[in-house]
Amino acid sequence: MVPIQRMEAVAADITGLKVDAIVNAANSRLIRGGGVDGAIHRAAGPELQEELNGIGGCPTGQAVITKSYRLPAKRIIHTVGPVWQGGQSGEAEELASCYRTSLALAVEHGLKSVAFPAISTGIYGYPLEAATQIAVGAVAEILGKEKRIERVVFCCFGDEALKTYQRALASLK
Ligand code: AR6
Repeated sequence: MVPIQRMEAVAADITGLKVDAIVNAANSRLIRGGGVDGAIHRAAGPELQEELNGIGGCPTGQAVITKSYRLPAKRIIHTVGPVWQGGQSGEAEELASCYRTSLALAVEHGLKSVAFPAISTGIYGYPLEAATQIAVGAVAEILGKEKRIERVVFCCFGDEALKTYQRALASLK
C-alpha cells in the first residue's frame, strides 16, 4: 500500500518549518547560492557556511548533513539536484537519488520528519510537473519500505507548486 498518510504538501517558506530536518537544494561546491539555499543560509546564520566549508563538496544526487543553527528544524540535509539539460542526461535518476540519499541520511541520524523543497525546479530549471512526479514517486517508494520516517512534507513555494504536488499526491491514492 502507498504510504500516502505520511506525505503532505504545504505552501510555506521552508526556513520556518519545525520538522526534524529540512532539505536544502544546494550546489556541488556547497557554497551559498540563491533560491532556497540563499534563504536557508540567511535564516541559519554564517556558521552554516563555515560548517559546509569543512565538508567541502557533494556530488550531484548525493546529500550531506549539518547542524541547523538558528532554524527551528533540528538539522539541515543538503542535497545537490541535477541541472536540467533537456532530460536525456540522467537528470531523472539523479533527482530521484537526491530524495533517496536525503532520506537515508535522515534515517541514519534518527530524524523522523523531513521537509523537502522542489529540488532542481528553480535555478536548475527542471520542469515542475516532471520533477514532482519523481519526488512523489521516489518518496512513496522509500516510505513503503522505511518505517522509521514518519512524515515527509513537500514544501511548496507558491500556488502552482502546491497544486502540482496535490495532484501528484492525489493520483497515488
Ligand atoms: N522555501 C521553500 N521553497 C523555496 C524557497 C523557500 N524559502 N525559496 C525558493 N524555493 P532553487 P534549484 C523553491 O532555485 O533549482 C542555488 O543557487 C523554488 O521556488 O532554490 O535546485 C543553489 O546554490 C523552487 O521551486 O534550487 C544551487 O546553485 C525550489 O525551491 C541552485 O540554486 C528550488 O529552487 C539550485 O537550484
